[in-house]
Amino acid sequence: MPRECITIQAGQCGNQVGCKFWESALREHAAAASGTRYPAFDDALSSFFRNVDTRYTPPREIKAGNCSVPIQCLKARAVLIDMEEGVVNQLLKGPLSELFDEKQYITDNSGSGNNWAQGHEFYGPKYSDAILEKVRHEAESCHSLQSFFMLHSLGGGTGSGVGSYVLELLNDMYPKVHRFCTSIFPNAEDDDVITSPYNSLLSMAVLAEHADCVLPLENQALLDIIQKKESWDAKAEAGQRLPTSRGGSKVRPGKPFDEMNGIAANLLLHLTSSMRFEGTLNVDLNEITTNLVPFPRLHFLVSSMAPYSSSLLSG
Ligand SMILES: Nc1nc2c(ncn2[C@@H]2O[C@H](COP(=O)(O)OP(=O)(O)OP(=O)(O)O)[C@@H](O)[C@H]2O)c(=O)[nH]1
Ligand SMILES: [Mg+2]
Repeated sequence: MPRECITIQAGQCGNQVGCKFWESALREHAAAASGTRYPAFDDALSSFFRNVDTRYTPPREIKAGNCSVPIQCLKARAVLIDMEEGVVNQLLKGPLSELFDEKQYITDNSGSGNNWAQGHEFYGPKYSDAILEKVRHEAESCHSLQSFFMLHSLGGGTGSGVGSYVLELLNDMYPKVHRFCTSIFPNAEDDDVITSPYNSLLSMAVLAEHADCVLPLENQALLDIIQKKESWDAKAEAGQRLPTSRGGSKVRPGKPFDEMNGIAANLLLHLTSSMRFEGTLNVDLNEITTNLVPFPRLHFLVSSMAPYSSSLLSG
């Protein structure tokens, strides 16, 4: 039986991590179906994707069935929100553009100016109906909606402010559907955004109250992994043995967001694979919460990834 999950990507970081996630998920499903040139649309794919027949207007939904259903046109079960247009526009022009249609995204021009309040108090209420409409559209195509999966950063204004607002909305409108958040925390010391501590703190209050489970990822930790990998690669190239502890590679100017998001996407892929694929370990996101959350507000899980190898990080 399909167990669907709707992803909500908010802000620049949320959409960039989301982009990596979809790319890797498609690659993983294609690899799992190796042998068949055109993988069929099955329950595994239907948890994060819809299959639609675009020959009709509006496109007609093709449900996964017991027999093999060919893929017509895959759409991600996702709602994209950003109060700047740049990242979403890039996504819609890129190789993943077919995964999303105009019913799935909301953008504005000016951004939330790295201000939680601008996102939560202005853009949230402004787009509240539009957001609910898009979520409803996605929810109606689900057979058994299991959870909302939010991707956002806490340091800016949109991911944190509008993201928090959306969580409150979902809590009101879909109280029985689990809200699972992947929240990217800013660097403690040198973050690009001066207001990031305030934005994070204000979001944390909402996350504690309105999310069922939060997977915090810290930008500094992601950066450390990248630097460690670079130091491994450099030493391996020089013909030395791999180091066992943190190596001191050169710090590049700017943050390698693409690679950092690759790690986050890999982690999410692993976390959701038990829900996406059949198998003895088959569990859904709700069960993770049931097993690991002792009290309702104590729902911040620490994530780790093993084995730790550079091939894993290149996703
Ligand atoms: N890991 C990661 N962090 C990012 C990325 N983009 C931005 N960040 C971090 O996210 C925080 C800034 O949040 P953004 O997502 O850029 O802001 P936003 O949600 O778009 O909000 P506004 O721009 O204010 O409307 C800072 O801590 C950045 O370091 C990304 O692609 N990957
Ligand atoms: Mg932005």
